[in-house]
Amino acid sequence: MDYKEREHLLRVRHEELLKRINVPVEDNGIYERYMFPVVTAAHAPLEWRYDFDPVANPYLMERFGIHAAFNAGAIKLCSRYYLVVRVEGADRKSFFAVAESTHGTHGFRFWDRPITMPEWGEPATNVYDMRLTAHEDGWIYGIFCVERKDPDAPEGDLSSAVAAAGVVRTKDLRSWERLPDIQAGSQQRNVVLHPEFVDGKYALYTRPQDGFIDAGSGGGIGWALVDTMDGAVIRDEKIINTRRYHTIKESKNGEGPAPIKTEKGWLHLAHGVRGCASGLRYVLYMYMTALDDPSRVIAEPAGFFMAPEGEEYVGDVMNVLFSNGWIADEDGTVYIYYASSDTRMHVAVSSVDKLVDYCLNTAPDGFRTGLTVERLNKLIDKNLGSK
Ligand code: BGC
Ligand code: BMA
Repeated sequence: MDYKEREHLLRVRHEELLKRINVPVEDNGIYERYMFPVVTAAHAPLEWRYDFDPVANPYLMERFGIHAAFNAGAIKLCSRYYLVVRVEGADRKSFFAVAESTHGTHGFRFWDRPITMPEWGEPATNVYDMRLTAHEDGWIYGIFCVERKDPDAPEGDLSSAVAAAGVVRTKDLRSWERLPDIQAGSQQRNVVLHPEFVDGKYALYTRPQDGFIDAGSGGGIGWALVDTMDGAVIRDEKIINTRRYHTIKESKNGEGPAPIKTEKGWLHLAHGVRGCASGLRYVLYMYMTALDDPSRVIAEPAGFFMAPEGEEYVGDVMNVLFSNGWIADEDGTVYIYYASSDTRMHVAVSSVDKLVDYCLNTAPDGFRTGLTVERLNKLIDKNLGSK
């Protein structure tokens, strides 16, 4: 195939992918999963991947490998759905790029260029997993993980790193003002800004951890009030959603996107991690907190809300669902954007009413098998009568 033919084919196929319509495939009453991923590495503009100069690139080779598009923050602005995607190059560096759609379930297109994020302090080795919060102070904040090599790692240890929370703010997703990284007494990943002031302060969901991978004594999702986002310092942190033995969040857990406010409380989506023979398994779970105190848990259904299915199991880091973005529409529809296996973005659609019903009417974990069977029998009794 000559250069021109190949270019034509590339462009036609790319356009077909971007125009692909999505349809719901699974409805468990709680949410509808959609058939196709909404953003993948193949959605990246061809201009990011190829040098379209026939002299410099006669074979029309890929000159820049895009490997994955996942863990996106999400926000709706002026009737459009935006994902701030973690795009990862073949070189294992990730960066942020905006993908836009008018539908929410398909039609996502990347803007022409990725975000060139201003640096703060020592330039990061890697950045990822941005949570977007439209705060009542009028700014849209992005909090993301900033990873740097651990300066105290012994010589020869090339994987120890230090994770901190980076902060940016914007009004339009185009110009980004970098604020100082959040100062905390421990490493932090999965930090999320609550959309409202609490006692006149900014409120953060945190995830203190002992080391880069280990949550260690860091007992789960934390809560901290800070005076400002322009130089936030976490002083007092309390754990509001704990890890627990023999649950889906035995090893680690972390807040997902910023919570959604409802009449009955704040809806939270989070990830829970357990270790098993095949490595770490990441699933999504939900919980609700009180309107008058977003740090007080009022409901938490047992187990996972979503776990990998089918092709979702397969990818760069297998057995992982992760979500750091969802959008609640004016009509109550909720678009849950989740990534599978650190590779691609999907959507599941639900509603505020359904998610509240799920949280308030699904039994919490009893923490032992006997209680699980007791609960199951109650439901069966109800359905079959006491035959
Ligand atoms: C990866 C993240 C991962 C973290 C902990 C980082 O280097 O980029 O995707 O969550 O390590 O495993
Ligand atoms: C991390 C997260 C995600 C990732 C997951 C699985 O701890 O912060 O970036 O999806 O591990 O690799």
